[in-house]
Amino acid sequence: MKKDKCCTGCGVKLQNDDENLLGYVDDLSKKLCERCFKLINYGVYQGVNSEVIDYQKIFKEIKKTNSLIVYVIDILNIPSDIDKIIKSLGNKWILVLNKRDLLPLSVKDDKIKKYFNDMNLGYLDIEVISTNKNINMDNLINKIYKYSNKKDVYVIGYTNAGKSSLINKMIKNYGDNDCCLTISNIPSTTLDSIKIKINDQLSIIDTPGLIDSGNIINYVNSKMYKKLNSKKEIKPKTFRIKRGESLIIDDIIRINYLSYNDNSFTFYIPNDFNVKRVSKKNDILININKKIINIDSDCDLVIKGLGFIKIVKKCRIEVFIDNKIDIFVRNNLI
Ligand SMILES: Nc1nc2c(ncn2[C@@H]2O[C@H](COP(=O)(O)OP(=O)(O)OP(=O)(O)O)[C@@H](O)[C@H]2O)c(=O)[nH]1
Ligand SMILES: [Mg+2]
Repeated sequence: MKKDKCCTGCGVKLQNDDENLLGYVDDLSKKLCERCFKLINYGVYQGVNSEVIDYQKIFKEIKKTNSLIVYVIDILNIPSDIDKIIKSLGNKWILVLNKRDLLPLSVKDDKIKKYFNDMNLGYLDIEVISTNKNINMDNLINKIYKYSNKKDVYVIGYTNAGKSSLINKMIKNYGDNDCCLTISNIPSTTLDSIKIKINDQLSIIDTPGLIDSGNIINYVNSKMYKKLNSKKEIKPKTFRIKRGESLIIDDIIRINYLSYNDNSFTFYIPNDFNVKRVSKKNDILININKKIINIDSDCDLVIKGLGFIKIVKKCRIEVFIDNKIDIFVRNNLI
């Protein structure tokens, strides 16, 4: 049986029947689908409905192979239920925290690793990397060689974690071919699994990212994609706060401070987001969905897809935010 030809950038099956459908090429000898071509050459992105992605098929295949999994997480966007997808697969895995370049260099990798080691998630190993800045990539590849019992290794994770960027960097650093996967700021860039031969020892399979329904990226306009996917190290912004004061992030989120004690809030969010203090009398954003949250000392308030706020003392806050965006509390990451 003849194998379908797929786009080398996103994995979608190529077709020349309907230009309104995914995978269209005017000439089937081309390697890239029109969507990837326009994205790479003109920065034009055609949004896709994630329903076109057959996760079940891909996950079934991963489970069957029993291959090593590299599970990539964006360090600014750590899911509250980290091991949920991994548990459902049962394969051996390495946890990779990507986008290390976004956190200040003063934060030690060992501290980040300890945070995850203390959770006893059951991974074989952990690495903190930056694919963009080429940080700890040699450590990661050595761990992959050490634990992979077969040549094939799967890369999985949520959308935008940097899976395709990681594989492109591996090709560049350790590969003997010139493949290039499509990457972008926007969710669901990769549409199907793509096998890439890195070298004679190793082949890596890229997979489409899982959709994170509570992530702010799903509910903002395209201008905001770039702002959310900042490439610059975060400059934390610290605010002393007391009862009756409010903090506002870019007219998207309002936090009213309800406790009697003074406190300190440090924002680890992309630098282009503005944080300002307003008084109780200012009624901006008070008509959107409200949540009251009790926070213990030394915890982070995570705003999914945006970043987190490090909070020093136990307190009670009122958060006004679109109810589709998830927020949750965890122990301090850093
Ligand atoms: N700051 C920073 N950004 C990164 C890093 N790695 C990837 N990115 C950015 O993250 C965004 C998503 O990258 P992709 O490689 O397309 O992510 P993906 O996980 O393959 O996404 P899907 O294919 O949608 O699942 C892009 O804007 C990348 O430039 C990194 O190490 N640091
Ligand atoms: Mg991808």
